[in-house]
Amino acid sequence: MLESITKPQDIKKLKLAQLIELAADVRKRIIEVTAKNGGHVAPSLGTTDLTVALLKVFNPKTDRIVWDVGHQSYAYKILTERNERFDTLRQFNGISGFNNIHESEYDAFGVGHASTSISAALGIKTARDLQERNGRVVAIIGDGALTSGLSFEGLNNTGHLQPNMIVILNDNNMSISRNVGALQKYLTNILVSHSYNTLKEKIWAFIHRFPSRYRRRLIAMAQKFEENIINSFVPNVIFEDLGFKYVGPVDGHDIGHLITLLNKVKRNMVGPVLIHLVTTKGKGYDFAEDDASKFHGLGPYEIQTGKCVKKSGISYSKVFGDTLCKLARDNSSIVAITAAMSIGTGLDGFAKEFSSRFFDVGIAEGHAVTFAAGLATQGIKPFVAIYSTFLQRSLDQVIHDVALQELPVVFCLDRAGLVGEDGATHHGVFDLSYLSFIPGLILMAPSDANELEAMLAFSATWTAGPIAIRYPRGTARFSDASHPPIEIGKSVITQPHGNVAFLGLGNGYNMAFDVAQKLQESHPDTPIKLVDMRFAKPLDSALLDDLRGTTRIIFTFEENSVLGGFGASICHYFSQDAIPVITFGIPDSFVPHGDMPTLYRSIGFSADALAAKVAEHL
Ligand SMILES: Cc1ncc(C[n+]2csc(CCOP(=O)(O)OP(=O)(O)O)c2C)c(N)n1
Repeated sequence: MLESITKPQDIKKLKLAQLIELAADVRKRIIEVTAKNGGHVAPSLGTTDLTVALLKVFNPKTDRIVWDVGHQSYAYKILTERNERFDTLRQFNGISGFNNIHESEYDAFGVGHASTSISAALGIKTARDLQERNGRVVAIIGDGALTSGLSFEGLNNTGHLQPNMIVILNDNNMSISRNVGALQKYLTNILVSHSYNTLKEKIWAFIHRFPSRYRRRLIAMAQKFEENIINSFVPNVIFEDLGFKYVGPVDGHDIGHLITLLNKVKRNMVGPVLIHLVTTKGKGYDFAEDDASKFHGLGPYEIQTGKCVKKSGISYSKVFGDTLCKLARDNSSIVAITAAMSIGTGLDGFAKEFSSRFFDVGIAEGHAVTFAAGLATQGIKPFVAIYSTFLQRSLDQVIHDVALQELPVVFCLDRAGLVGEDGATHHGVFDLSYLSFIPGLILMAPSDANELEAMLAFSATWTAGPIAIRYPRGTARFSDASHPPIEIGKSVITQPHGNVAFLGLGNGYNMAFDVAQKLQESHPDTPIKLVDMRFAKPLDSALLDDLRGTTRIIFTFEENSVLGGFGASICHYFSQDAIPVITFGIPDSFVPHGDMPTLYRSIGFSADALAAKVAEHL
């Protein structure tokens, strides 16, 4: 069936049995490709039936379908003229793992970070109303993404503006792990409220009997009537209080029913409608249904066994999680906070061992930071673990709620640097830039796992203000060499003699080391002073002042944008001096998705390329 579909319009002709067959084919395709390339398997399997129904009812070019995060849109990609290229999913120059307006005109809005769909859809719908253009606008949002303040802001404004817009809540009871929060309990309560649902269904059937020429007016009246009746029997659903017509709960895998319902809503819409779908994450693939958390997003796996193909070593996330557990055993004031990423950040062990001192706040990075600030005012020591890219959401909270009040919150920024296949929305290459300018915030980056442990231990005892530690994705390096203890703003000189200085921060230090090795081979007479800077802030001014008289050129290495990061701070430091400073890092452009070696090569951030550049400068 899938082979017969070349464009979404082909779906319009299909009968229900064929649509069901199509959904099965699409699932097979998702599984085959993700087994090779890795990806977000379970979210996309969970929305395959919805996608088929949406494409049967709506026209994805004239209507706008706005996905949230976009990790659940593989079926949509396959059915909107990207099936042939789908084998390239998440590969360099291939199909992105999220929606991207540069990739396809079917993608209404670019995504990767959660909880944007309602706001974006409202913007699209409002623009169309202003321009007097037709077309339906549909936002899809997961129950996990609904925990974010941003989605509430979108709901609030939509309820106020009252556009004819559809929001589909894809409720699978899961975020990456099981969804948490009062709202999830609330949604579950709606699901079990039979009296409410029976009554609603009857009223909907009643509404539908009106002849179409009277429908709009009568529906508005009926809605009011329905609300009044329902209000007297059961408490109102929160979405109705916010100005939406609530429809549901509905089985999100019953394609026939979904089509009938979507058609009904499409024809009868007066103001915003929220359709509450109940779906199973991983639907149709046993391993993914059984362990939706693992299959939320993973690397290549064996289809027959569900086992991951690559065995990974100990990650920096695990080193972080284990070290925090060790520290927390001796210090009862330590607590850990995650924004819906307990496994990804390595905090799952902490959550088990210290359940009362562990807080998963939902996809709510801004709240996580201010919550930590509140805790810190009372003498609690919060460690907030958030991926570098997602902390972008909380910049004001970091500045206004934490730094300005000099609160000793520790930010643990996982996935700092390039992350590979998740691409531009997920690379953590801006944190040094957006944190460097904050007064009083200490900014560190370990060059290996031992340094990460030492930095965490140091942070646990620091009470004078906030600290951020950034560390990369992937397997941790351990070193046998003993490291000098962490001292505030103090670097480590690992190769002392030379009038050419290589200053590396975090992973950047390892790159500096590799480049130095390469240069020793090609330019054995070049004396290099190699420094593991450890701190992006405060900078090691004693070391830098010493370079003034002894160094003829400085090279900096970091896995952050060259604008505003560590290298930029070094340039600023020497702005009154004649010493040239050459900064190596991520260029001022969005780096796409792909495997790490290819990405590094594509931006010229490899030991060979940088050694050649250094040689040129010398
Ligand atoms: C701002 C932000 N924080 C965290 C994430 C990581 N993340 C991706 S998907 C996801 C869970 C989303 O759950 P839900 O919306 O219910 O969708 P589902 O995967 O269950 O279909 C999270 C936490 C993100 N993409 N963006």
